[in-house]
Amino acid sequence: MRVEVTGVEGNAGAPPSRVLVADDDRTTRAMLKAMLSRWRYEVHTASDGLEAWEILRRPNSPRVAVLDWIMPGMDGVDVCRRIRLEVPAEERYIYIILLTAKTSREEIVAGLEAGADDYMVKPFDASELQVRVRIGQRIVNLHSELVAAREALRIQATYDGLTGLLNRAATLDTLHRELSRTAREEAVLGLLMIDIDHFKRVNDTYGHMVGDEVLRACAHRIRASVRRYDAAGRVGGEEFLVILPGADRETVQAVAERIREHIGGAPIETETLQLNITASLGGTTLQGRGVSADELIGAADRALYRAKEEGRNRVVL
Ligand code: GH3
Ligand code: MG
Ligand code: MG
Ligand code: MG
Repeated sequence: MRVEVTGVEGNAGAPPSRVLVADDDRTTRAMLKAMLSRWRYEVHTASDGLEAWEILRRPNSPRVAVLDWIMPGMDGVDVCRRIRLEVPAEERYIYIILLTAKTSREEIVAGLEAGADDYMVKPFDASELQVRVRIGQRIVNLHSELVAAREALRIQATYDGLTGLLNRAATLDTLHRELSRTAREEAVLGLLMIDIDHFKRVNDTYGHMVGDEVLRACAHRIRASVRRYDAAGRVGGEEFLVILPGADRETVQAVAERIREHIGGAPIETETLQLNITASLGGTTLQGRGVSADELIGAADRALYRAKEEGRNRVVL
């Protein structure tokens, strides 16, 4: 019999879809493997339930499984239960076809109750198996598209499209979370509000495209000035908020100076221009509980306003 593992039918060039076949009977296993290979699936095999589970638990496992029910040790229905219990469907859906000699209505119900998506009795018809596997493949493809779409939406809802920093809503969410944690742990929290100096002039002189490039460069310099577990977000047009968990007054002062120097220390280079940009920073710190996010932002804002008043390109705490 011919065994091929090349492209999917009508989908030349794409990697072949993978199917796991688990059956303790070697002849049945070989027959299923030959059939599925002929239908251009990449076939993985297991000779008992435990081996099937070991394959299916891996993050890059086949997504369609044809499982025999009666196998020594862990049987096909045990594998179904284990998958539904331990493989989170919101991440990875495994479509399970139980293929078994058990034919009573009670057994069919029990198999599907255990988490199988489909049920076929032996002896089975090859063309029926072919379409049922194809249905499984269709379901897992749809599931993957939904998971990818949801992830894309999550990223869109969390990050600022221009700079890649947290967007305003996600920054405020983070601040609320960090405030609760700071209160719970009776810790300290630092907050910095950053505003680019005379940014309107950049736009007015060089246009919005250059303005956007400057914003991206500033965001990059801010991100590069803080630790991994600090949060940086774009909360307004050219205003950024940095949340510094565990930072006391001296730390906030030091981080602020570092950011100020990073932004103003070297010109920002666009394709055609070298621009000297500076920023003003207002900072505040919180110890323990009793201060709201609004109050904290208000304090950073007032400090920022003073930094502007006192001549810009400076830090006020
Ligand atoms: P100051 O030193 O007092 O902060 O002066 P400024 O000009 O930076 O302050 P102002 O708030 O008057 O101007 C902010 C400007 O930022 C106005 C707006 O045109 C610009 N801006 C806001 N969002 C964006 C954006 O997404 N892209 C670009 N290119 N410009 C933006
Ligand atoms: Mg068996
Ligand atoms: Mg502003
Ligand atoms: Mg500004």
